Parts: sequence; C-alpha cells; structure tokens
Amino acid sequence: MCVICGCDAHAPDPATGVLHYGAGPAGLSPLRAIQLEADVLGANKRQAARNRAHFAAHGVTAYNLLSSPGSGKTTLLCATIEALKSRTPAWPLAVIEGDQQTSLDADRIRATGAPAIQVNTGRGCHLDARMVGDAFERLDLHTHHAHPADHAHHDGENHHGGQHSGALLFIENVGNLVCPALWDLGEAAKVVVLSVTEGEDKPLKYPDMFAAARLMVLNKIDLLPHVDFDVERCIAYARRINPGIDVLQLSATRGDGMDAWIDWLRQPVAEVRTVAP
Ligand SMILES: Nc1nc2c(ncn2[C@@H]2O[C@H](COP(=O)(O)OP(=O)(O)OP(=O)(O)O)[C@@H](O)[C@H]2O)c(=O)[nH]1
Ligand SMILES: [Mg+2]
Repeated sequence: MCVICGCDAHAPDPATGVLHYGAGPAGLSPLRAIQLEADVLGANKRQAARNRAHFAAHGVTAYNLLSSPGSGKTTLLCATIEALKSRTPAWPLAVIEGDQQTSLDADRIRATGAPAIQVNTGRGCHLDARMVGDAFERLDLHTHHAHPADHAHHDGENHHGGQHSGALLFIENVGNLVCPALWDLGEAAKVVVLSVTEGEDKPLKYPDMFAAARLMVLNKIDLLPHVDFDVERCIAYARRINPGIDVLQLSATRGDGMDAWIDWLRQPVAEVRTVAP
C-alpha cells in the first residue's frame, strides 16, 4: 500500500451518492498533502533531482514506463532492445525492473543480452527515486561517459543534428496505474502503456497517470479485431486529461508501430520535455 494514497476521510456526493476519498488532486486531503509534500515526496524529489543530474553527467536519458499489470511493458522493452540491435551507431542501454516480487522480468531482459537490475518493492506499490539511484550505481551504464556536448543536449541547446547521442535507461515501474504517477524518479519522461484489452475509459478513470505522462503507448493493437475498444475515443480521453500527450499505437508482439516508437526515443531530449509530477 502507498503511504500517500490518502485513504482517510471521505464525504458522499449528495447528488450522486459517490463516496469521494481525499479532496486533493491526487486523492489527498489538503492537510495531508501538505504534510507529505514536506517530507516523503519532498525527500523523493531531492533524490530525483540528484538522479537527474547523475544521469545527465553520464549522458543517460531515462524513461519511466508505467501501466497496469500486464499491459506489455516488459514485452515492449524486449522488442525495443531487439530492434535497437540492428541500429547503428550502437546505443548503450540498460533496464531497471520494478516488481513487488520475483526476478522474472529482469530475467526476460537479460535473455536479450541487455543488462538489467531487478528491484523488488515487497509491499510497496511503486519505485521511488532512492531505489532507482541505488540500482543505477550497480549498472555498467553508470560508467558511461557523457559526450562533452551531452550536458548542453540535456539543456536543450545541442541536438547533435536532431539525433539522440547518449545512453538509454529504461525503468519499468511496478504494474499500477495509480501510485507510481506521483513519484519522480529523475526520468526525462514518463511513458504510460495502455493495452486495448483494458478499455478506452482508463485515461478518465486514472487521470493522474495520464496527466504525468509525456507519451501514451496504445499496445496490443493486434487484438483490436477481437475486443470492443474505440481507439479514437481513448485518444480523445487522454488528450482531455493531457492535451500535449503524444500517442503511439503499437503491437509489441507483432511489431506494428515499432519504428515510430524508436524514432520517438531517438528524438532530441529537449523535445521529450520533462513533465513535472
Ligand atoms: N496480443 C498481444 N499480447 C501482448 C502484447 N504485448 C504484450 N502481450 C502479452 O501480454 C502479457 C503481459 O505482458 P508483459 O510484457 O509481461 O506485461 P507487463 O506490463 O510487463 O506486466 P507486469 O510487469 O506484470 O506489470 C504477455 O502474455 C504478453 O505476451 C501485444 O502487443 N499483443
Ligand atoms: Mg513486466
């Protein structure tokens, strides 16, 4: 359970009878939100800032992949690693895998030949910045040396002719469409993966996640003929929550949309933009 889920006082809506727990935008009462902002999330933000500076110093761009359990994050990462193998110049990359238990996902990543560190959160429902900082120190990517221009690149001043030039760190968060949205890990951007078996209403029902994400990957589009899922309506819902969100339609298993995804990853970091949680 997340300590900032705000499962305290509630008030029924007199018109609808719906019980609302927490009054703040993240489901917190204002007092509780202020207290936690000052300690738990405040400490996390400071560590996230250290991670961000650390990544920049090593020429690393980090992406935080988020979704409900089973949307296809690990499958997408494995397919991405395979797709990048044929691209030149080679792009150093590594993965930090977050799950409550097991090393199954890190094992799947390592089977591709890419380095992966598994973080088990136990009863925790999200990765925090300290976990990611600790894991990053154990990766060879940590010894990757930034191109002299990469610092300017991260400041948005140098795009190396429009192509990304550093190393890539993928952080696969714990499968959970709620709590991980609130935790800055020092990433360049959050990427939310939504699969077409989950229903097109998810951006409206879990708005914090879609508000925090820079990109929505609509995965498992190979299943569209078999499910009742309105792609255009889903995209409209996502843009109602976050008008600037990018959207890519993809099948991690069949390969549809992979080129556009790789292009998105290779775009200049300044264009990815950091979205404050
Ligand atoms: N049909 C189809 N199945 C997919 C696709 N991507 C993933 N899957 C399947 O969806 C299931 C879950 O995929 P994972 O990659 O383990 O999902 P995940 O988001 O990493 O799951 P957690 O780490 O448990 O949150 C597996 O059976 C995958 O084979 C896709 O594009 N199409
Ligand atoms: Mg996974």
